[in-house]
Amino acid sequence: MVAVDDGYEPNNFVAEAYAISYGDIIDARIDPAGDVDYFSFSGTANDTITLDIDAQIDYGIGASDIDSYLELIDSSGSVVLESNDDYNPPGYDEYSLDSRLAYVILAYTGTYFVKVRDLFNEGGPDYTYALSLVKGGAPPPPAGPAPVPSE
Ligand SMILES: [Ca+2]
Ligand SMILES: [Ca+2]
Ligand SMILES: [Ca+2]
Ligand SMILES: [Ca+2]
Repeated sequence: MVAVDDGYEPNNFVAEAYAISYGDIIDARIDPAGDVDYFSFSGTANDTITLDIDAQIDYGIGASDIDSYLELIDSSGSVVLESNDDYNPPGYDEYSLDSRLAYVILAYTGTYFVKVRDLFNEGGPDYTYALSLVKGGAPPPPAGPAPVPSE
């Protein structure tokens, strides 16, 4: 693989994972084909976190060529705790290929790894993405019955 303009490279293995923190937004790229990007963060048991990829929706549908695939991996670097290919909220207008792991409750205190790649292991200059890691929050409450209009 050749070096590319992705400031977090090299991060092609767990041992090269780039350390990130809650609140970070990482602008990176899957380039060249076959590139994978590893990140790591320190979590505390019972933290609720959300990992989100913005490549198509927030850059405009079709802005990035990536079909992201996102994995949360445990401290051993080999056990996939959660994974997501495409996330589409209820009522979406256009189908998104962007990944999201929402409201994951961490089981232990320690290191977690995040792996980003293209679903088809393709890549290139247009395979840009933003990865965000946020702590806190809770799933939105399920939609209740519509309020009854008062008279
Ligand atoms: Ca990369
Ligand atoms: Ca990489
Ligand atoms: Ca997103
Ligand atoms: Ca996807």
